[in-house]
Amino acid sequence: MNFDFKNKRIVVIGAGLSGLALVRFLIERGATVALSDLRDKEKIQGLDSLNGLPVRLDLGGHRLELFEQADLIAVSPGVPLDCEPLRRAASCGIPLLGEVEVAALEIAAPIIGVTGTNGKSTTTSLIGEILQAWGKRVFVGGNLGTPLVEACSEDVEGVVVELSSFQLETIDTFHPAIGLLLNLSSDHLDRYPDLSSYYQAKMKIFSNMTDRDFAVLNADDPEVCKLTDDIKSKKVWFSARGRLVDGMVRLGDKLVWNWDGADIHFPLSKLQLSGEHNIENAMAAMIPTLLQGCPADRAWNAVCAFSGLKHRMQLVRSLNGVRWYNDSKGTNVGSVIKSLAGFSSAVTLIAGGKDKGGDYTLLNPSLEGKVDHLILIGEAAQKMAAACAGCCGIHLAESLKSAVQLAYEVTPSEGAVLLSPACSSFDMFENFQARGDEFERLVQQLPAARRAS
Ligand code: UMA
Ligand code: ADP
Repeated sequence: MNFDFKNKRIVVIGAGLSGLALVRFLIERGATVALSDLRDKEKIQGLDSLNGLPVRLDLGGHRLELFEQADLIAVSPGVPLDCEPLRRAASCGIPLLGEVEVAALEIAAPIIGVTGTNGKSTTTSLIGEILQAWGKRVFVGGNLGTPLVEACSEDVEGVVVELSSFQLETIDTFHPAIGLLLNLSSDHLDRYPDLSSYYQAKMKIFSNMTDRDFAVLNADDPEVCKLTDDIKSKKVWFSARGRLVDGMVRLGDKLVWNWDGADIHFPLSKLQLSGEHNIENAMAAMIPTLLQGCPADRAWNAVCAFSGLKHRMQLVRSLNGVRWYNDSKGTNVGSVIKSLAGFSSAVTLIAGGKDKGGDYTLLNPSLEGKVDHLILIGEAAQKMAAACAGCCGIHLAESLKSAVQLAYEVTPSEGAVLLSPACSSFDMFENFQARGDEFERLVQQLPAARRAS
């Protein structure tokens, strides 16, 4: 469907990756665009990508008149819908479109949409790798990093998009041909009033899907099973616990794909990705590509060739017998539990950051007997210390640098240091990548010779 943006007065709210891409897209379609952001010009990165474009900049705060006089508001995902300018626009009856919806109005290629609390980026990337290995021209992006609206300027046969709950909140006609819901657990309770509102935002991925579309679902996740009971699309399940007849199931050291008469086996020994959660991601990623007709061996080879994304359980350095891991993308309790599952003992965990309302007591069974030292940073440090008291040694550090130094001093040889914060990074860093990069830099600077103790 093509929407006519020509000569419309459009206010783009948020001058991050999404907002800047929206401005470029809308100006190209003939709209009269203003860009509004709370931050001052000096604090915004990438504004130079708008050089020479006829955009009105309204930075350092949201001027309400601008919102009242617009024909349309285009919203970045990180902007909460209940903020004052958006409430004011809504009260004036001005329509609002999210970045994903703007893009969806123009994208003609079939869309594979990936959502869930954890594993989205890895699964999205895996699907992209498979389709590219199959020779398809695909756009791979969304919450992963490249705004979906960028897909509109590419000549593609397919789109693979990671979708956050923030992005799904503002969809209207967005319609994936295949929608994946990987899992559901607590996250983003700083934006949503309760868990159910967060889950409902995720469920919007299915809202326009019909019985000609496929929903790829995790049979081992009780919330996913419960909430998808009455969706319209055809369901294809995956299970790492081996309890399915049709779909993708893990049976010991292989995955088995049983669908429409096919019975194909994939040996897990070839998989480079480590951790049980990545087996789930591999299963979820294979399904849409097999449904689209990708040859099974081509798909599995592409999955096995993939060694993982940066900032997810990445081995940074082995130093004096201690392994240092960057899992800066471990931004909620559920993901840290999965990351810790790969260790047996003597772990020093560096966690903390901007609190998202998570229940940190859920970490305790994973900490006990495995994590000797929990080093906490950022705004959430005190809350986490109280929640995890008694499970392990707890230390507060005033910066990531002090946390790394302390971890260096207390972790025994043969142990491991893991940065897996269970929180977002925005209290101390620009984003999770900047936090992970800083961690890696600090770890690389540590001296090889250990202090005599
Ligand atoms: N801002 C305002 N007013 C507000 C709130 C924010 O002006 O009331 C401004 C900020 O000052 C800032 C801008 O909005 O300048 C940031 O916009 P944004 O938060 O939407 O960030 P983008 O740079 O556009 O990045 C977004 C996603 N970020 C969020 O949803 C928070 C990126 O996901 C995504 O990669 C990108 O679009 C491209 O699609 C990151 C993320 O943290 C990885 N996502 C969350 C997560 O994964 O947990 C959902
Ligand atoms: P997302 O994009 O949803 O944040 P990522 O693929 O970036 O997910 O992985 C982030 C972290 O989430 C990983 O470091 C790991 O700790 C955890 N994780 C990844 N996949 C899963 C999964 N399928 N189930 C639970 N946790 C996972």
